Amino acid sequence: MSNRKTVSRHAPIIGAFLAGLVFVLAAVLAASSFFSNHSASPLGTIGGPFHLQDQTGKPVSDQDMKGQPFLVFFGYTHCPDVCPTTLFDMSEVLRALGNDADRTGALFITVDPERDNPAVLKEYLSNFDPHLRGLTGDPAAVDAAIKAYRVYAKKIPLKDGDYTMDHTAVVYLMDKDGRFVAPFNLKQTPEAAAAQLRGYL
Ligand SMILES: [Cu+2]
Repeated sequence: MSNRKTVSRHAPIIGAFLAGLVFVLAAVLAASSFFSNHSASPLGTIGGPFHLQDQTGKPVSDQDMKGQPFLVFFGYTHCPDVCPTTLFDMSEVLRALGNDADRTGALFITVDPERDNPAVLKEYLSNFDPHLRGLTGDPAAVDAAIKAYRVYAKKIPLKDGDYTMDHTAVVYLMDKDGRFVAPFNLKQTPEAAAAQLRGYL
């Protein structure tokens, strides 16, 4: 009798414990499916179709990048600091790659198509490694690329009627199937960065 009493007295506690356990398991399952979805289909997160043209006016799409790993950086030629610094660092990596730079893509996609036409991009990129390709297009095409890469870009008007652009300054490493691998670390030495890229050739 006393046993039954003990059981019935503890039953609500056990019930609550089991309910809690089920809740925790459900949360763990939801979280793991969230993460596995992201790693299973990186195309759903960063990267995707784009149709732009390079600094020579040649059309470039995501399909043209298939078969080689590539770096993607969004910016604009009037950028005072972040873009030139990043493009300089990317140039150092391309130099360190030697001949392998011919099998590696490096894209600078403008977030300012209004000012960055192919001619402006060509002039600007003459300061950097010749493997860098500057991409632009009509605002809708550029916007599609910005959205595909989940980039933030916003026009900031200045008092004199001029403007700057606030923008995401992440360099994306994409594999040769066009899938997002990781943000690319330019804080390492060019040689270490080149060695990392060679791993995706
Ligand atoms: Cu910039």
